[in-house]
Amino acid sequence: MSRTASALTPALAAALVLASAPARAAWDLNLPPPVTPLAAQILDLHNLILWICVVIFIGVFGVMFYSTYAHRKSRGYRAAQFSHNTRLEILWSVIPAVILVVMAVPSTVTLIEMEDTTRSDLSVKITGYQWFWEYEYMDSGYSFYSRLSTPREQIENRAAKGEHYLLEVDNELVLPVGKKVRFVLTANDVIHAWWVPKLGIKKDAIPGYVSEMWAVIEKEGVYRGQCAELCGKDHGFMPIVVRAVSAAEFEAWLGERAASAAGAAETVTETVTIHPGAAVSDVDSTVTVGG
Ligand SMILES: [Cu+2]
Repeated sequence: MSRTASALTPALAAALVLASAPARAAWDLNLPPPVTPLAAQILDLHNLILWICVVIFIGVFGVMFYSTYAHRKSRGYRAAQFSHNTRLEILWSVIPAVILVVMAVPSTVTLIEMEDTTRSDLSVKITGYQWFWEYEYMDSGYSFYSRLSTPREQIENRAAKGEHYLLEVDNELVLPVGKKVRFVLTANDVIHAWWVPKLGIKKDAIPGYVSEMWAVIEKEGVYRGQCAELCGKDHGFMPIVVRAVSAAEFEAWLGERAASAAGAAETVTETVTIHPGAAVSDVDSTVTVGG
């Protein structure tokens, strides 16, 4: 490398770092801000393990770089020729083992917490299909399908892409805040995975199997996710949208939707009940289709 080039390199690097400062704020390289205690616990665990790794990295590479630089051949150092050192071998076995145990304790606590779906306030059954989701509020039996609502024109580049491109659905999963929601997860065709990062939950939806997970959402808002298991050609077109509302708002919403669904079912039953022998003109022509 020429002298000019080597002098320019640090300046260029500094300029790049400075120029990218505003852009860096928008990068959001960290995990998304958690909205459930479990997601917060997972984030804390991630940070703890990350910092342990950083310390080990600096320690190991620090010793390595110092040794190769300070004891280099040109200074007259000769490589040591010994093999086997009992004290050293015990040390490099015991120290990593202790570090692993230190990391295993909080990891195990979090894993056990993640699997504890007991004492839930409500249960929602999630079924994955190629390529949409079905949600069922198990206590009331009310269920609906949730499909991608991004217009075809945006996908085919015939229109500008919206803010929530490929992360928007026709029917959102509405959930109450401050309640322990137990999710029962399965699939109807192939393996899918239900993943909403801010809730800290992600699990495979496997045909013929039932898995469980849970969340207590602490903040009202809209949380978006995706199918996280390659499930076919429209795998990228079956997003998840969770709308967290107050418990009262949720009860009102569910009551209304369940009642209108029941009403629709009744209407359908009535219209198909035609008494034997009745003339077609006898059948009430004012048929209402519930919505
Ligand atoms: Cu899928």
